[in-house]
Amino acid sequence: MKKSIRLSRLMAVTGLSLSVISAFAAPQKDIAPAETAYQAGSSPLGNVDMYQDINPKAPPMTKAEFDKARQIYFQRCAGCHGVLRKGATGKPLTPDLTIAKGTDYLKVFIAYGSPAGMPNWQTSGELTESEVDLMARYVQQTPPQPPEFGLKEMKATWKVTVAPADRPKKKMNNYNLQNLFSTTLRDAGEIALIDGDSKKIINIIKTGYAVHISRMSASGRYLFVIGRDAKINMVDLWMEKPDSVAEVRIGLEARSVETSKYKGYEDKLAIAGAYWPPQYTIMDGDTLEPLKIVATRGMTVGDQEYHPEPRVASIVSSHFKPEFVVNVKETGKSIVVDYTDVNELKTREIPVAKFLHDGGFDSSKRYFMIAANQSNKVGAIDMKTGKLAGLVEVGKIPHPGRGANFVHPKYGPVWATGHLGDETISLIGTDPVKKKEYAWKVVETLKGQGGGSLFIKSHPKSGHLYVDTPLNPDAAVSQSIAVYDIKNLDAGYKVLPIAEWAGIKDDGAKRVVQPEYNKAGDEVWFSVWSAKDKESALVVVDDKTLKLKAVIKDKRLVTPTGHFNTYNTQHDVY
Ligand code: DHE
Repeated sequence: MKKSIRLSRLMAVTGLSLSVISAFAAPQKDIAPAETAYQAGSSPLGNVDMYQDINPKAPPMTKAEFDKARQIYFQRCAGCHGVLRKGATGKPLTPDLTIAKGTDYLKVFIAYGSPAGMPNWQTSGELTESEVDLMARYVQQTPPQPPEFGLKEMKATWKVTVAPADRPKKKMNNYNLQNLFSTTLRDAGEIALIDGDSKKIINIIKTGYAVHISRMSASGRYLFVIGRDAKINMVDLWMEKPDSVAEVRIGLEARSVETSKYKGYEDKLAIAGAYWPPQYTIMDGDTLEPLKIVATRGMTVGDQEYHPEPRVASIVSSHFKPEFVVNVKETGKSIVVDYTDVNELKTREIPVAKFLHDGGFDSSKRYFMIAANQSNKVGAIDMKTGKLAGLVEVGKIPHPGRGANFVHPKYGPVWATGHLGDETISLIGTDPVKKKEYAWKVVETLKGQGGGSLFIKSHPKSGHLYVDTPLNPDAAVSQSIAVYDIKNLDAGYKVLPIAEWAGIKDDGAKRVVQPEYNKAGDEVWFSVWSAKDKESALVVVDDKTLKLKAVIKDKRLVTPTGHFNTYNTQHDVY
């Protein structure tokens, strides 16, 4: 629905003036539709039992209604409005604000959406009229708080299925462990472990709910996978048939996992960050035994206000020091965690900018580039000095994944990010010694296919830069990839019709997501991501010729999204 039509509809239905509606609907900042849909992802907290508080000023709700509404809230709304409804990228929805608006007013907002980026839940067919009524009453109740999750709860979920002493003493299979791919099968709660050389599936491994990312141990032996339900699986790649050997839940909702990579600490520790409770946990690298839990609740950068639920976004492991960098979304701080003494942990806070999300190293691995997505900035953290080397203004809602490194013909080494909110690709200079004048500046802005980009990738051995656009509303754009010749960026991009190459006949979304190179850097893998009842595929492109090399299809490849090459992930090559 167009903005102006939606506004007049709201005015007609509510009888409220434009200024009143605008005040409630005003964006905290302009949010692109792709971003709204992306953030409104499902949270597993809906299934967690919570206490219902009776607020006499709120409209009555039975326990059954409250529980149903709570489930809908955590599936659809918590990603933007926050677990405690204090607001994140969406507006706060606390009773002091919502009771004053009243049920009718809220129903209209939920049904028709708002120009600020609130989806039109009823008119889009996502919610029924009675569900909208339920939600309008629910957001006036006291927000229920999910339970905390401490050592006792973690230990209760901790299972070592194959003890370190019973694991193989040497590699028991003939796979090339440096060229496997761990592919997220999002809606199946599984990963597919695929042999990059033969392109055959080695194993499908059960993991957490709506599994999110995979990371490698420093030695390359263990693969760590985390689900949105905060369940971590540790897979031993030395087994005859690689499989999970340990698991633990470090909270009720999470996205990130990483392992210690500094010399002398290889495979010693693992770390994972939770969305709920807001905390990170350091674990034993052999067994996943939880050792230390640290809360992230605290003050935000800039206005220095207390935030009760700062979610842990990406985590990286330094190659220069025994340190992790834990990036906290709502407070906008990167926390450098020195893990030499896990008991008496030393941490250091680097203020960056609000809503830290994803990022990766520059090609020297000295600088960690972190996207502050709602601030349209990228911070460069110096892993040697532990200081913020630069804070760079980029395009609208940067979303790099881990980003892409390459040597620009004029500006030298650059790190690149695409954006969710616009069609640009920002190239940032990353060599403060030989190319000082370009360091921590956007040296060039490329024009891509459109907004809705999530991941960008290159490889030291490749002459290409690939940019996906899976959340672009135009199917022609979301189903294809843009590729640039690094030596001739002025020529613009070529479009590779990846979804068409997959040869999928049904009418699935076929979103092309996350370019990932093989170890040699001469092939690029893409997921063609459709809903779970539709066919999906993986497409492999020859990086030299930009021609189709292989299509991997299998009925077990349900909703493939991210994929992680073992060698490139282990060594942070991207
Ligand atoms: Fe992700 C990385 C959070 C939705 C695929 N995602 C990350 C990271 C975070 C995050 C914090 C960084 C982890 C790290 O580096 O340690 N993602 C979120 C969300 O909060 C969000 C917006 C909404 C949600 O409900 O989860 C979200 N993410 C998605 C998707 O819808 C994607 C496209 C498909 C899917 O599988 O769910 C998706 N996210 C990915 C992938 C990475 C990722 C593939 C790893 C990128 C990399 O190159 O390392």
